[in-house]
Amino acid sequence: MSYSIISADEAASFVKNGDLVGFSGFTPAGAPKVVPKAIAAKAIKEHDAGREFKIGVFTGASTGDSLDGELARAGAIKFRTPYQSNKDLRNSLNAGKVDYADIHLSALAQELRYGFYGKINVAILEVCDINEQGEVVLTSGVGISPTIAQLADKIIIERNANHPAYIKGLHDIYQPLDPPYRREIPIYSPSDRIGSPVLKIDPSKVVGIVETCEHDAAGGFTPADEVTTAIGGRVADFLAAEVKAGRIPASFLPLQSGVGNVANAVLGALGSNPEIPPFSMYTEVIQDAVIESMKKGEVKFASGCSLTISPDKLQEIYKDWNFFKDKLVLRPSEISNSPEIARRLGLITINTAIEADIFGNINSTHILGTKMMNGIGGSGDFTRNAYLSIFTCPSITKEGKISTIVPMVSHQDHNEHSVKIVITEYGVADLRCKTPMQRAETIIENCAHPDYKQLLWDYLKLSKGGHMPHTMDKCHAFHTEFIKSGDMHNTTF
Ligand code: 0RQ
Repeated sequence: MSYSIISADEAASFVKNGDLVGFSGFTPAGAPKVVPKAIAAKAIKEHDAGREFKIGVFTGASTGDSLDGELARAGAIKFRTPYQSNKDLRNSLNAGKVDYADIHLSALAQELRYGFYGKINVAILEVCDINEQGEVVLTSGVGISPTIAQLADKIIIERNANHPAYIKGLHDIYQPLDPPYRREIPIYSPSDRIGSPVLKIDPSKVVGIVETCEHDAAGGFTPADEVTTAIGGRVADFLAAEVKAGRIPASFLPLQSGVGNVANAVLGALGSNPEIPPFSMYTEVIQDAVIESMKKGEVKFASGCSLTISPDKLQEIYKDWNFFKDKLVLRPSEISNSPEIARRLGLITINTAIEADIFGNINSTHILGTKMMNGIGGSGDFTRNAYLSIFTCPSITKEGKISTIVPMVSHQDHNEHSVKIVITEYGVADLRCKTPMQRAETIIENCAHPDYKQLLWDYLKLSKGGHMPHTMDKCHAFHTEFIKSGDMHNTTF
C-alpha cells in the first residue's frame, strides 16, 4: 500500500464541520502542528462564508499553540477534552465559547472506546516513520494515539523530519482489553516493556501524509528562583529523611512529577541530593531536568507519555541516542497514568497546587473557584494511588495578595483522604495519621506565609467543634475579600 503525499490544506479538507477529531501527542510533544493550522484556516474561511465549522478536539493532554491556540482563535473548537494549557483556549472556555470537559488523563482512551463521547471521525497522528503495513513510529508523545487510530474512519499522518526513524523502540504501545475482559497490565518495574515499538494502524484508513519539520513548542524553563529552589530543597530533604526513617525503601521508589517550573526545580534538587539514591521515574511528562539528571547518573530510567523537552535538548537526546535508548520509554496515557500501576509500583508523586486548604484539600484547576486554569491533568491519576502523595506550591502568589494556603479551597480536585504531604518554601506539613485539627495546625505552622499565619489561626479559632472544624459562613473569607478588595491581606474574622 503506498500513501499519497498531500498538503496540509488537502488534509484539512477531510475534516468536516461537527467531526470529532483525535490528535496524537501529550503536551506540545508529539502533537500535530501543520494540519491543525490548516483546519483553523479552513474554519476562518467557512465562517467568512457564513457557514458553521467547529470540531471536537481530543488529545492526550495539552498541545502546542499550533493546535489549541490556532483552533481556539479561529473559533473552530466546539468541544475539548481532557486538558489544555493555552491562553486563548483558556479564555474561550472561560467565556463559555468552548465546551470543556476536564477529566483524568488516564480515563480518556477507555472512555472513547466505551463510546461515552460518540464516534471519532478523524485521527491525526504525528509520526517519524510509517511503512506499507501500517506500522507507525510515533514521535515525542503518545497520548491517546492507539485508541483514536483504532476508532477513527480516516487517519491523517503528519511525518515530522525532526524526529529520526532510528528512535524506533522509544515507544511501548499497549492497549488493555475493555471490561469485562480486562486483565492486569503486566508492568512490575518502570522499565518493563509489554507492547510493541510501533503503533499498528489500518493502512487503508490513511488518507495521506503531510510532510513537516516543525519543532514541538515545548517552552524552556525559567531558571529556578529563590522560592522554587527552596521548595525543591525541602522536597529532597523530606524524602531523604523518609529513607533514613525506613518509611521509603533504601533503594528508593519510582517518582512521578508534574509539569512546570516548580516541578523542574524539585527534580533538579532531588537529582543533586547525595542522600537520594539514583532513582527511576514512572511519570507522564519527562521534562528537561530528568534528562540532565540522567546524564549525571542520578536518574536511572524514565517511563513517561511524552518527552516534553525544549527543542535543542531533544536534538541532543537524539544525537546521543546510544546513551538514552535503553533509559527511556514512552507509553500511551492510559498506561503511563494507570492507577493500577501507580499503586503497584508504589509511586512517590509530586504535583503542584493552585491552593491548599488548612485541612489538606487541594485545588489544582480553578482560580478563585470559577476560572479554569488548565485542568486536573494526571494529578488525580497519581495522587489517589500513590505510595506517598506530595503537593507543592509557593505560599503566596500575585505579589503576596493571594495566599495559596486558605481556610477552605475554592474548588476541590484532591481531597484530604489522598493528600499526604504539603510543601511550600516555608516548610513541610506531614498530614499522615493526623486529625483535621492536627492537619490544620501543621499546615498553618509549617507552610503558610508569615503574612497570613495569624489570619489562618484566627479562622481556626472560630470553630465551634465537630470533626472538621470549619465555620461555614467564613470559610471562603480569603476569596471573597480578594474579589472585593484585590488583596487577601484585608481579610478580617
Ligand atoms: O500566574 O501565569 O499569571 O504568572 O497561576 O502558577 O506558580 O507559575 O505554577 O506553572 O507550575 O502551574 C497548578 C496551574 C501550577 C499547574 C498549576 C497563578 C500564578 C501564575 C501558574 P501567571 P505557577 P505552575 C502533570 C500533572 C494541574 C495539572 C497537573 C497545573 C499561574 O501545575 O495545571 O497537576 N496543574 N498535572 O500566579 C490565583 C492562586 C494561584 C494563582 C497560582 N491560588 N490564585 N492565581 N496562580 N496559584 C501534567 C499533566 O497532567 C500533563
